[in-house]
Formats: sequence, structure tokens, C-alpha cells
Amino acid sequence: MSRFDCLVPLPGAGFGGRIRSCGPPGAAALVAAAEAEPEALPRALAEAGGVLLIPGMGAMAEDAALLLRLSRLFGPEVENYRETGMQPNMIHPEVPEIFVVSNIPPVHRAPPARPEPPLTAEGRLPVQFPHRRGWHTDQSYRRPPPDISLFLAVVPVPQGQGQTLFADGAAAYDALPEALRARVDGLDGLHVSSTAGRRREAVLEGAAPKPLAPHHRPQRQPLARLHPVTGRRALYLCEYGQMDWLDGPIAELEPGPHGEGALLLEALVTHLTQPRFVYVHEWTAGDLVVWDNRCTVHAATWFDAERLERVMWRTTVSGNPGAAYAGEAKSWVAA
Ligand SMILES: O=C(O)CCC(=O)C(=O)O
Ligand SMILES: [Fe+2]
Repeated sequence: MSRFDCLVPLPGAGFGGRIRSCGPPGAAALVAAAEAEPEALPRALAEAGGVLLIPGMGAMAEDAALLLRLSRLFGPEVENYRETGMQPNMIHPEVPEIFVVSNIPPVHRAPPARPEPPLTAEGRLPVQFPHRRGWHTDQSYRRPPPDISLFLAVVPVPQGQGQTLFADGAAAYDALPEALRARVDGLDGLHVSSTAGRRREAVLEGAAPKPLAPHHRPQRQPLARLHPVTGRRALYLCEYGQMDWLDGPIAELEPGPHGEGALLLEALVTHLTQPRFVYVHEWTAGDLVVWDNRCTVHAATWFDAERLERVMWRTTVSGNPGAAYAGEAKSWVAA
């Protein structure tokens, strides 16, 4: 008998699950129970389609090592951001495996812009591209890309803003018309960091491309990724910020913001982010959400950063990218 059960799907969504531990409450007890049964939470994540909510983890904010211990159950490597050259102000001072997403000092990261108009015609939170912007999967500009992210609400903003949106790439792939699915199966996206000067906006402005060191160059990733645990294919793509809009966004198709590749990518992101594939997470302090970057995409939303503080901690787990990446050296490490 497992110490955990998982309620599926998440409210209002077609995927995702909420973990309940049958043991004593609190983060320390949950982490100990998960360590005693190390397959349980990774299995629940795979069975739930790539998003797990673990509520009640507020004590992790007082004992950051608990988040690291839980992260280690999801894969062989937890990124140490000090080793990967992340700006020091964004790294947790005691646990360098924690990346701090926050609008207050010392991080000062601003939230994304509010969608325009702020609500849909039906009065709902916009989720679908291009009304909603910022959809991505973490660090897709690396080969091999990471597997899983864990995100803890240390100081969330009140519900109704600062949500995180998730879209189910496997369900969206399965729902593609057959001819489009066959086309997507043979194509690769070209992903690059948003700091490389190859964002769609930069290319439209005619910015001169920066010379890029080999370890910063765009990386090809299959548009339909085969998941190494579930065996399902999932759409794997980002939109304006994390694709290469100069030579891509899709390898071997006409490049640039007005090319055939752009048309296909935009059609796929629009398909993938339909409300029927999306889960909107409204944060409560102590919520931990685990997502699988191999089969889901996500987006942050606007909050009133003039008035509100938001502090979230993220870890990134890698090491099981699937057979397509077997034996590859890390593209992002300077030779
Ligand atoms: O702030 C958020 O809601 C999401 C941030 C995000 O995309 C990330 O940390 O990977
Ligand atoms: Fe992200």
C-alpha cells in the first residue's frame, strides 16, 4: 500500500493530479515518506500527465534542504545554479540548487505584461496564445533539455493574479489532425535562450544578430517528443521568447517571423494552449507544483508588482531526456 494517493485530474482541467499523503502532515513527514517509497511521486507525476500539486509544503520555506531532497527523487541530476553560471542574486544563498523567482530584492524580476484585453470576451483569464504570451518549457535551449521542475509558493500573491498556467502537450498532440501529426513527427524546433538576441521582437526590429559562442547556439528539439517514461508523444515547443526567429523557429522550413515555420509554430502553440488543454494554478502559500517539461508547457501571468510581493523557489531536475538524446554531451557547457 502506498503512503500517497493522487486525485486526478486537477480542478477544471483534463490532466494533472493532487497528492495527498496518508501520513502525518507537513513537509518533513512528506519528504521522509517519499524517500521511503522513492518511485511513488515520480509514478504519480507520469500517471497524472505531467503536473502534480503537493499542497501543505510551507515548512520547506524554513528548511530549504527539504525541497532539494524531494527534487532528488525525480531524477539523477538537480541543477546547481552556481555551477551553471546563473546570476548570483537569483540563487538561494544556502541551497544553490534553488532558483528564486521573485519581484523583490535581491532578485527584482518583474512579472510578465498583462494580456490585452485583460480578460477574454467571456470574462475569463486569457490562456490561449497569442492572447496569452509567454508559453514555454524550461531551458529548451539546452540539449539535452531538463526533465522536471519543482516550484514552491513561498510568498504567493492573492488568487486572481500571478497564476501559473500549464498545457498538456500529450493530449494536444493526440488531438492534432492526422496529416498535421505526421508532418510534426518529422520536424525539429530551433530553441535558443531569450538573451541570445534572436527573439521574435528582436528579429522584427532588425537587430543585428550577436555572434554566439558554441555553447549558446540554437539547439534542435523534436516538435513531437517521445516521453521516456510514458511512451507518449507530446508537442514540445515554446513561442516568441525561446525559439530562434532568425534561422527558425522550425528547422528546414522557411525561417523568420513571416515564414512557413512561423505559421506552423504559431498554429501549433494556438492549438496546444486551447482552454481544454490548460490548467490554471491559483497559488496558496506552501503549494508545491511539480511539472514535467518533456510533455507540458507553462506560462507565468501578470500580477500587481507595484503593490504585491511574490517569492517562488524552483529546482530543475534532469538526466532522463529520452533515447533521442542518448550519450550526448551537454550543449550549454563551454568546451
Ligand atoms: O512565475 C511563474 O509562475 C512561472 C515561472 C517559470 O516559468 C519558471 O520558473 O520556470
Ligand atoms: Fe518556466
